[in-house]
Amino acid sequence: MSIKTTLFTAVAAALISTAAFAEGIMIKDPYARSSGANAVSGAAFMGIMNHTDAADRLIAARSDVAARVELHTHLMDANGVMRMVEVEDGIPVPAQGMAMLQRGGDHVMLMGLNQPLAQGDEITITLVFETAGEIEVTVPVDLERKPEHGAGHGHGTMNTDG
Ligand SMILES: [Cu+2]
Repeated sequence: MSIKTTLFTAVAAALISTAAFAEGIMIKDPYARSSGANAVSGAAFMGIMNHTDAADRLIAARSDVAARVELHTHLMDANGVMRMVEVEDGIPVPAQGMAMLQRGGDHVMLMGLNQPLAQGDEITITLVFETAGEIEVTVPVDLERKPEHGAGHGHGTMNTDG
């Protein structure tokens, strides 16, 4: 196979895979974690890709694993301390763009866990979008994942605060 052919094939494959998600919302690399077997809460992280020409917004989330599911972000308070707060207006997902839910930033908060989040478990989270509606996501529990560089020191501390 010539380089040209290889390139063409790669481009064609990329176009085809894009086409498969040409409409709607795509969830990339979701994972959930908590700060231990006795943790009362946990959090879920993921990339949310919007392949439409209209901005959308994640406005709510639900899951059977927790008594209460909220959309959170981290904000720095007047003393320079990072705190978790509920995002009342939801998390915007720009048209043809992406929202990153990651440690130290926006996340889906699982409050009052009904079961410990064990490594390798899969939990189901229903995301509710303003436009796209409800999307059910299978989220693997990954307790070993390190935070992305610069993304906050341990959601664990936050988790114990609920
Ligand atoms: Cu939180």
